[in-house]
This record gives sequence, structure tokens and C-alpha cells, in this order.
Amino acid sequence: MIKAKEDKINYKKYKQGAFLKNSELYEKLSNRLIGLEALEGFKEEKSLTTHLEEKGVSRRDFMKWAAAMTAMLALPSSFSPLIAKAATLSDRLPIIWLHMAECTGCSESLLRTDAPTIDSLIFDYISLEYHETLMAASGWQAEHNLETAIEKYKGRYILMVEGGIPTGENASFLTIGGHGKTGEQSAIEASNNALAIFAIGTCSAFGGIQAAHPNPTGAQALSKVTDKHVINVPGCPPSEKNIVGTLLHYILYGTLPALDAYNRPKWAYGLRIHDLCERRGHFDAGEFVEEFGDEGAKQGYCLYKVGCKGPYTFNNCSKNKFNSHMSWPIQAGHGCIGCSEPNFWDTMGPLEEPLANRLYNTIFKGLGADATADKIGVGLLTLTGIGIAAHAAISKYKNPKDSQGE
Ligand code: FSX
Ligand code: SF4
Ligand code: F3S
Repeated sequence: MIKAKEDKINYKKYKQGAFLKNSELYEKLSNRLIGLEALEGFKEEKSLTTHLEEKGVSRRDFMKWAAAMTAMLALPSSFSPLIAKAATLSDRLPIIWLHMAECTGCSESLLRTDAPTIDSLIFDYISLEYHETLMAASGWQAEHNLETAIEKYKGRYILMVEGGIPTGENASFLTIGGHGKTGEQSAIEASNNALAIFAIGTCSAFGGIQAAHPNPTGAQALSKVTDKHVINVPGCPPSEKNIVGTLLHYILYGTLPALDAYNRPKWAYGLRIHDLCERRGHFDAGEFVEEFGDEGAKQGYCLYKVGCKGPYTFNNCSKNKFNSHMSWPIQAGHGCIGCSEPNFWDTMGPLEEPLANRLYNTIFKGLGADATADKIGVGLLTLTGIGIAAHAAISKYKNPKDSQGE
């Protein structure tokens, strides 16, 4: 009885604490936005609201989008107006976007939707001071624009970098413009003067396909070429929501988000594909696609046996999807290839076969439980690893070491 009473008091205290915490946070974020609002916008012509209206987006749609973003950033729904406000203030922070060695899929993910989404329209609206794919300038003019933008907005701009960076004696594999400047030099210079740095896409976050074995250009992640702190937004490509969400989070908080062991924002990369997968019920029931096109594939069974790497991959693809929220790899019928994990080209193959016993030899190699902020995730992975081992007693099983000829 006494225990029950204590519990009740503790619960009340907890609730009050939680409430206080939320209201304090609300106030803190509101003040941050008031401060930003006082700054002059870089887009003088029109407000975001006007911009959206002109593109046929109603206020109602915008508020629905803000509510979805609020949930995605793991904030209470009462914070929606703040998210909407943060979006309208996205022209207060100038952005410099550099391209290194990559396929430009990251920019495409954001911008090349058949009908522009609110995310892409916001990107259209923000003060993009330099973006090689989008700007009209080229050659000397482009270089001049970059230097001017860095100088003009020193210490105030957000740097977004797409692509892996050839380094060291191979740095000249990526030489930009008439000055003969390497991508590495350019990335270092832009990083030195940035307010915040986001590595957009797996290439920039972890090296990506350029850095895959044998890595002929010595390509590296952005975080390896600058000593500044880098927030990684991986995925090959990342979803538009994860890119815009990272930006919104920074506008709202002005600080780094909670990050995992690979410096990925936890709100986006805190859970595994496997934990959020619509086929998970089939995995648990032991119902697998045995080969592409079979009856199991038609029934939407689990893709683990045909190579899905969802159990080893941290991302929120099933929630955000791609192409205007239309679909995502597993919905389309192919397993996840682990595209938001470090070195996935080298460690997740063969892409259409299970990893099976290679679990601890791959992405988590050298990551003791204490070395990662995601102890729970790794713990779960270990347990699931056992589950997988049980499910993985399959006829197609092959030791990947054999298949790699090691
Ligand atoms: Fe890399 Fe982005 Fe993959 Fe491509 O540029 S993350 S190759 S989708 O586009 O950097
Ligand atoms: Fe989904 Fe892949 Fe996990 Fe199967 S193995 S439940 S397809 S994430
Ligand atoms: Fe990449 Fe897997 Fe998502 S392949 S896009 S992390 S489902």
C-alpha cells in the first residue's frame, strides 16, 4: 500500500518533470526562433508561405507537413507550430553545398520529384548560396561565387557536402576549376569557416562507392578531412525528409542533435530497418522469399534469404520512403542493401545473399558495446542475430568467405 502510494507520488513528480521539461524546451526553442526572426532573411522577395501558395500548397497542407516533421523529430505534437515557424525561417541561414566525388543522387533525391514536395519547395526557398548542380554559373564564375560566399558569410553558413573526397597523393583525382584546387582543399576551406557541417549521403558520410575496395582515389569521408564536427546524413541517397529534417533541427535548436556512434542523428537513424519493416511479421513467422519472383515474393514475404540487410542497417526508410513518399526498396520487392552503413559496398555483399555468420565481421567489427551510444540497438542486434541464425538454416547458405575467395 505504501509502495503504491510512493509510486503514485513518483509518477506525479515524473509527470510534472516531463511537463516542465517540455514547456522549458518549448520556451527555449521559441526564443531561438525569435532570435532568428530578428535576423534579416536572405531571400528578400517573398516569404515561404507565399512561395508555397504560388506552388499550390495550402496552409492546411503545410501544417500537416509540419505535424509529420514534428513526429519525425520525436517532438510532442504541440511543437508543430514551432516546426512550421522554423521552416519559414529557413532563409535565415545561408547554405553552401559542395559536390565531391559522387553521382549527385543525393541532390536528385531532394529535387527531382515529379511533383515538388513541401521538402523540395523548402529547399528551393532556403538561401542556397552555392550549389554546383543548381546554379547557372560555371568555371571561373562559379569559383568566384564560392569564394565570395565563404568570405561574405564567414562563420554563419551551413555547409552541406555531397560525395567522397579523394585525399593525399590521390587528391588531384578531384580537381576543381581553373585554380587547380583539389576537392580536399575546397572541402577543408569551406569547413573551416562554417557554422555547422552536414555530410549529405553515404559518400560524404563514410566514403561511399568511391572508397570501396580498392579505393583507387584514396576517397575518404568528410569527417576524415576536416577536424570540425560533422553531422552525417547517410543513405545512397538519403531521403529528402532526412536532409530537410536535419536542417530544420539545426534551425530549431542551433545545436547538434543527439547522434549515434557514427554521428548520425538518432531521430532518423536510431532504429533498424528491420524494426520498422512492414514485412517483419513474415520474418518472425519464418515466411521467406526463397528466390525473386516465387510465390513468397508475390505474398510479400520477408526478403532476408534473398539478401535483405535490414537487420544490420539503421535508417527510417519505411517511414519516409522516396519519390514523394511513394515507395522504398523493401516495399518495391528488393532487400535493403545497407546503404546508410559505413563501408556497405565492401561489407554488405553479396547483396542478394544473407550475411549469416558474418554479422560480427562486418559493420560492428571493433565496436565493443561500450564504444557505441547505441548499446540497446547493438544488444537487440545480438539477440536478433541469434534469431537470424535459426532462420538462416537454409539450403542456399554459403560461407561468404568462400564466395569472396578469402
Ligand atoms: Fe553518394 Fe550522393 Fe550515393 Fe549518389 O551524391 S550517397 S553515390 S546516391 O548521390 O553521394
Ligand atoms: Fe524486412 Fe528485411 Fe527484416 Fe525481412 S529481413 S523483416 S524484409 S528488414
Ligand atoms: Fe538504403 Fe536500405 Fe533504406 S538500401 S534506402 S537503407 S531500405
